Formats: sequence, C-alpha cells, structure tokens
Amino acid sequence: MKLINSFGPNPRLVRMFMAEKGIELPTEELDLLAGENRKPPYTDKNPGGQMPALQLDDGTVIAETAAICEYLEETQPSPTLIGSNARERAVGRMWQRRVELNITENIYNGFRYAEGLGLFKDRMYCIPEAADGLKAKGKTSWRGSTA
Ligand SMILES: N[C@@H](CCC(=O)N[C@@H](CS)C(=O)NCC(=O)O)C(=O)O
Repeated sequence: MKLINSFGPNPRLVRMFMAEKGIELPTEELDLLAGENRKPPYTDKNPGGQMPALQLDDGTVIAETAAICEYLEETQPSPTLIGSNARERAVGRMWQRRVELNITENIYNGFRYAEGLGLFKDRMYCIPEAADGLKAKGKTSWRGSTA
C-alpha cells in the first residue's frame, strides 16, 4: 500500500491522520504545481485528478480524503479517531460533511476562481464571477447557516 502524495491541504490532512494513528507508508510524490496529477499515469488511477490517493496492494486506488481516512480507520482501528461507536461516528461524519460542504469547498473554489485562476483554469471548470460569493459564503457558514 502507498500514499500518492503532494503539496496541498488534503494530502496534509491524510498525513496528519496517519501520524496520529502511527501509520507509516511509502509515498509516491507528484508535482501538483506542474500538473502531474492532471495527466496519465495518475489520471489512469484516479480520473478525478486530485490529490491525494491511496493505492492498495491489490491495485485498488482510493481517492477522496474522507474515504481514505475511513479506510485507514477501519483497517487500523486503534487509536480511534473517527469514533468508537455508531453515535460518535455519525456525529463526526455530520461535522465533516458540514465543514466540507459549507466551508472548505467554498473557500477552495473561491481561491481557485480568483487568485488561483492561472493555475486552475485549464484543470477544471472555473467560474470567476462566483469567486467573491463563494468566499463570503465560506466565511459565514461556520455560524451554522446553510442558506
Ligand atoms: N474532494 C477531494 C479534493 C482534493 C483536492 O482538492 N486536492 C487538491 C490538493 S489539496 C488538488 O489536487 N489540487 C490540484 C488540482 O486540482 O489540480 C478530496 O477530498 O480529496
């Protein structure tokens, strides 16, 4: 099993999760700024082209930071990071979705469509006119408003 790793907050989150669990894995480093993650051979493994990904020994590639952490939690339960019973896990997943859907996705996309436009315009569908609204939404959503 190896972590396909790069610069950026999502790979860092997985590395922090692994560190808390005491998991050490070989890594394959991709140059995100050069766009190595947006072309084969990486996109053959993860068509979404984003980082990080976990490649299992049977060749399965798991992308999406939350899915990677859940896999590591299930395969190495101790120490427990996501919750030790159904109620704790559900509360953790509830907050994870709230933070991702209401705050971080808005802030990431606000950045990608403005300051990051030069880097992202050829990588993904960008909506520059939405940048200010997404940043404002990301800043207010922590109060619990999903409007
Ligand atoms: N939904 C994905 C988002 C991953 C993501 O946004 N990764 C960033 C790095 S933090 C990335 O690959 N950026 C470069 C790109 O999109 O080309 C996840 O949760 O893993």
